[in-house]
Amino acid sequence: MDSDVSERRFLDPFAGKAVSPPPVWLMRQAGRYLPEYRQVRVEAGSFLKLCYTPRLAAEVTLQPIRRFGFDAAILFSDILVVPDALGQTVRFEEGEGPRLDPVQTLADLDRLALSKTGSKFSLVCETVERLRRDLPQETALIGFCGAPWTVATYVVEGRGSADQSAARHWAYRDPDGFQRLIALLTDASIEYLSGQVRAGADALQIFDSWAGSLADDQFERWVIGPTAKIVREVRARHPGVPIIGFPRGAAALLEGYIEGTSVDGVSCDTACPLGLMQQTARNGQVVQGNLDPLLLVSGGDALDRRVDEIRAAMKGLPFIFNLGHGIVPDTPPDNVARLVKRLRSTN
Ligand code: 1CP
Repeated sequence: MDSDVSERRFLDPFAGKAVSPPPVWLMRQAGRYLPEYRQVRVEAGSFLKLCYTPRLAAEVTLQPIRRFGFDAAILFSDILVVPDALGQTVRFEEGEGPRLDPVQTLADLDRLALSKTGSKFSLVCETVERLRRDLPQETALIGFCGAPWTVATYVVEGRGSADQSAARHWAYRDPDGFQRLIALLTDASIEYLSGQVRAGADALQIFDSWAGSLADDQFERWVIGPTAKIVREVRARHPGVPIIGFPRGAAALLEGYIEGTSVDGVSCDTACPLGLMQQTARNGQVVQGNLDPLLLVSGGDALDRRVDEIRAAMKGLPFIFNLGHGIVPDTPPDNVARLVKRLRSTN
């Protein structure tokens, strides 16, 4: 592994350095809004094939870096690689999102095993190794996984859902059984993230996209507990690697999340008030976020104004510019270029 990490300004906020302009990357910065991504996606055949082909996965990770020069690249993969590697059947239907054979009983759960994950996790780690070699020296590489709660919502429901009801019902009906699923996903995530760091990831993000659907006692048990364990174990193996949590939709529970998980940074969704982001960053926490992905579709002066507003609010604080959620497919790439230029236009 190479390593003049001091050149990677993305890492500065984690070292307590305020950086102006703030480092920038965007969730889902690789993907369908880029024509060059669509081309590689067709070449790969299926979405999972793309995730498990290091040459192609590395290529689509690099595409947005070449175009926009973000301060960090995020490994191209998906949160559902973990259940797939554990032995669940996972498919991505074109234009329809993920489909999984649902795991809803302990017998279903017994068919999944940590011992099966080796070969698929190694392919992802091979992508990370390639990336650390091929990325510009100054670009940080972010590895990631889904948080156990969010991954469980797909594992149990078998697809994306509006209210995550299948997982929430299981958690109420049979908390001990559901805990077994969460424990398995937690252990797999620890192995997966540790492998990514060994392969060269500079920082990690834990995506908890459905953290906002839980009552506070359930949030404590299914979001904070497992995330805290991942942070503790990964940090014990790899001290110093920053870990960012993204508890989407849970701004009201943010303080407890930060204290309970001891993440190094939090990614804030679009509905999180700027005032709360400021307050959190003033307490020494690295904050990331939170431009509305739909404003990036609209573009124009309104985009410039909001970029300026977020930047001004977070000036002098440990802050990383990002969206409040992933880029949507109908985003014009020119608007992304406009955003980066605007952000970097002045100190
Ligand atoms: O056909 C395609 O190209 C599929 C579109 C796509 C892409 C580009 C999917 C299917 N996943 C990805 C890549 C991906 N997913 C990345 C790559 C790196 C990047 O550029 O950021 C990451 C970090 C993810 C994470 C992910 N996958 C999350 C967490 C973040 C979020 O957006 O909330 C979730 C919930 C998923 C599941 C998933 N994968 C794909 C889709 C369409 C979905 C959402 C399904 C749903 O709930 O309806």
